[in-house]
Amino acid sequence: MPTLHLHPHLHLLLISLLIFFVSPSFSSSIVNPSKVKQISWKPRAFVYEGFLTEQECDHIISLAKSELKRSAVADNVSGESKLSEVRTSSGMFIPKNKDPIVAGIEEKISTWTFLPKENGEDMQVLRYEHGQKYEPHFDYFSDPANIARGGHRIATVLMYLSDVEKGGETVFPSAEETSRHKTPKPDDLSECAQKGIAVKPKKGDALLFFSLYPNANTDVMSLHGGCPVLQGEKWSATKWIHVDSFDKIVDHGGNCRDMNENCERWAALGECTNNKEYMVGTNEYQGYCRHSCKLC
Ligand code: PD2
Ligand code: ZN
Repeated sequence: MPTLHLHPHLHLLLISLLIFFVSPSFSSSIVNPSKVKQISWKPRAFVYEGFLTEQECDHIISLAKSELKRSAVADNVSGESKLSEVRTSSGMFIPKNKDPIVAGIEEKISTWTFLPKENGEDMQVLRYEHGQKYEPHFDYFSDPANIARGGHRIATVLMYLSDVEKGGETVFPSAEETSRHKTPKPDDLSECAQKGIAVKPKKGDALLFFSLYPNANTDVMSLHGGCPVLQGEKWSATKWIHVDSFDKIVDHGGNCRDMNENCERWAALGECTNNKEYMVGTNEYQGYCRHSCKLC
């Protein structure tokens, strides 16, 4: 039996290549910009094909399966969570860094989006069964309670954990269709998805879109929804990302302090009146620049 004698350097190189291609944790931590397609500029939206491996998708589903609860939505005024026909899926949250696979996905998201891990919320996993949907909405909030932690949501990464036979597309009904996107839509898109720019769920793909313009104003074209699932089942995982740290604990004690280093400057620019909810607060919530707004 002939034996193969390799130069020691070549030997090492072959072992490294083997680890690189076989180990899921290695191969999954790489972000490859050539796999990203821009689907719209208004809003800024991109699809990364094969962002998650099969194993990553299956792992997230297995963590979520036994803990699903009927999904809620946030009340626009109070920010309180409530059940609604707007969103009929079931869901749960996976704590950040729950295990090495979850941490690896979070790392990959921050590399792709150029946004720090600490700005992200816990990952939300959703399951949509036949007929279940998420009506068009914005991912940014208008209530001070939800803006308080980490500021506005700037971006969303929506990861598809399963294929869906029919329906379940994510649709942007107000997106501006540029001539480049006027190419005929595939006929396997549901009627709901024909009403805008749509992304068909494909296991492992991820959609990134921005809810704020680069100047930090909210982008009304980022309106988006999950079309009803018509055949099969849809699993998705959402990472909402804020403009600031979501992990930092903010002291809401009654003491008179500004809670943002820019308060003084904003107050001088008239934001205490122009942006009263955030700066001063409401009857229910304290604002973030009470000192600079001379309330205390
Ligand atoms: O699962 C979806 O397609 C979807 C659609 C719209 C998810 C969200 N929004 C979300 O999690 O914000
Ligand atoms: Zn959404």
